[in-house]
Amino acid sequence: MTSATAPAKNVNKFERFKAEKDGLALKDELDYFAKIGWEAIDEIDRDARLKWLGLFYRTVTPGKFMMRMRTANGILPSSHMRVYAEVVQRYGDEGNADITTRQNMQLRGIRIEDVPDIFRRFHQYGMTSIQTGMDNVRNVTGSPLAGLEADELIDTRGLCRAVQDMITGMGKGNPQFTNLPRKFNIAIAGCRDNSVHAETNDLAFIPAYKEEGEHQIGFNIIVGGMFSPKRYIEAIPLNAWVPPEDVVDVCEAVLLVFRNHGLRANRQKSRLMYLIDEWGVEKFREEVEKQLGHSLEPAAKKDEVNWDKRDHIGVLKQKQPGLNYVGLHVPIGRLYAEEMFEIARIADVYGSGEIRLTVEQNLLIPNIPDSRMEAFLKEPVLQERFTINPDNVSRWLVSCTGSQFCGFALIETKNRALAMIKALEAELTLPKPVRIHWTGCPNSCGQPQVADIGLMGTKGRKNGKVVEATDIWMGGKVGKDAHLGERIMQGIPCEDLMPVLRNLLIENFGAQPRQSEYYKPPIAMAEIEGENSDE
Ligand code: SRM
Ligand code: SF4
Repeated sequence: MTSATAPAKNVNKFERFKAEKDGLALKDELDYFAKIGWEAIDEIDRDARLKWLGLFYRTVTPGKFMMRMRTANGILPSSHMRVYAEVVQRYGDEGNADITTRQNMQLRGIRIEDVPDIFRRFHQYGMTSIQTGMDNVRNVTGSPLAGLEADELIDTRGLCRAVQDMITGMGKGNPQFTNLPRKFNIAIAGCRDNSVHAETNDLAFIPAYKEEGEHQIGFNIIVGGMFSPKRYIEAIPLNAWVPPEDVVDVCEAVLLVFRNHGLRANRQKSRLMYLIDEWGVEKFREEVEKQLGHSLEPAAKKDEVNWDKRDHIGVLKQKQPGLNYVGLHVPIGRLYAEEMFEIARIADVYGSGEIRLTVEQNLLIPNIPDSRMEAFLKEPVLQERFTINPDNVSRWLVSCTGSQFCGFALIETKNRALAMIKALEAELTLPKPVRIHWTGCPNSCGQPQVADIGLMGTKGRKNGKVVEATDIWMGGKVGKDAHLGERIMQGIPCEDLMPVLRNLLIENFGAQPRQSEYYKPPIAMAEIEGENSDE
């Protein structure tokens, strides 16, 4: 089955509209849409099918779209960052960009009238936003230090790019993979610290030697990881080992099995893990082998993920003598045009023009020679916005989009997360960083289940009124022996959250009140709410 074919019986409305018209068909209608304007576009085309081209209509900001790009392995040249900056700049205060939890970029404020022009520009630069939403494969994540670190096991750059090219038909769009039963996440880890959260992906590759004694490096495969409002589950072993050169074929085979056999009746039960539940992992493996046309080798007994996860912030040596990469902390992943131009500029002036993104929504600039480091570290954008030495309280802060732009959100996240972290930072010191993740609803785009402290948006009640609230998750472990956390509290009104977070940090993570000369009184919640409503 390829896209736009007759839907099977008992399918949901998404299956019906996919069968009526493939989202990729809208490529030919963009000029027309630009002419008629957003209000005249057929609703299913506007709200759903345009996501096949990476255009997400935002009901929260009528008339404006979000554009989700593809950034294989999270790597982009400065020229792409400059194009993104030019795109969001034209929308003034309404335009900005975010680094996402899949090592990727999203642009905001886009008007449909400008899309044909923006796409022509993307085409000139070899950039693409194709197949990034709805029932497509998301950005392919890889180790952010690929090719830079001496302890690397496999350089994932080429693999992530080759998988992306296969899925998207070299960025032009590939109808083979535009009618999956549901979204699909792929991650390829070549490092020792599982920098991609492999366990949360539908399909992930983890470095492993084929035999004891370090004979041949390749990957163990895990499958079926997912977060959804109904279920949060880690990927399970497929009991398969592959050499790097087989990764693209395995991705293709797994996707074809999912496409052809995945469950399509209930959209809440369509992710890959539900097919594995139904078949059992043995049968799933056999079907993948049939699709591949050969058998898979059994998994290596142990994998090579044996380090704690690193945050990649600060100045660190590369394997190339005399070169360094510098990790910049980007609070809640938010970027504005001027800063994006600055990042592109400093990547060109001091590095090789390359920029890398992390799943923690931060960025790295690699290839900076020792001799240029002093001048680099004095750059105003590092002093004023993107520090290389963030406080332990805010260092690992991650947040999803939230109600500022996302129609699913039950609460405001990014701005609130930032205001609260500043208030906590003013009050407390931490002996080591604590990973705090915010997500605006149970879809879990901000991955609260992997965090030390995860905050998930919900609705609660206070004084008889419905208020914005969060459930609290704790105990997520990343890096070696990664596992998901658990929900420990429910429905805490956001306005009562500060003392709860303060106590959790003191009781569980050794936080101490700041010395009196540094002590700043906590920001009153009323003030925080006020800040949010201005945004
Ligand atoms: Fe997500 C839907 C944002 C990573 C699980 N996600 C959405 C939408 C598209 C909903 C919408 O149309 O408004 C959000 C767009 C809001 C906006 O304007 O930005 C959205 N998801 C995001 C991002 C931007 C969060 C962020 O701030 O970084 C991440 C974009 C990644 C990318 O570059 O492609 C993002 N989403 C995730 C992750 C994390 C991950 O991949 O590691 C998850 C959980 C993992 C997973 O998918 O299993 C995730 N997003 C969802 C779900 C729940 C899926 C499910 O099976 O139920 C939805 C809703 C859906 O698909 O029905 C969703
Ligand atoms: Fe939107 Fe919910 Fe995802 Fe946050 S978790 S971006 S609120 S869908």
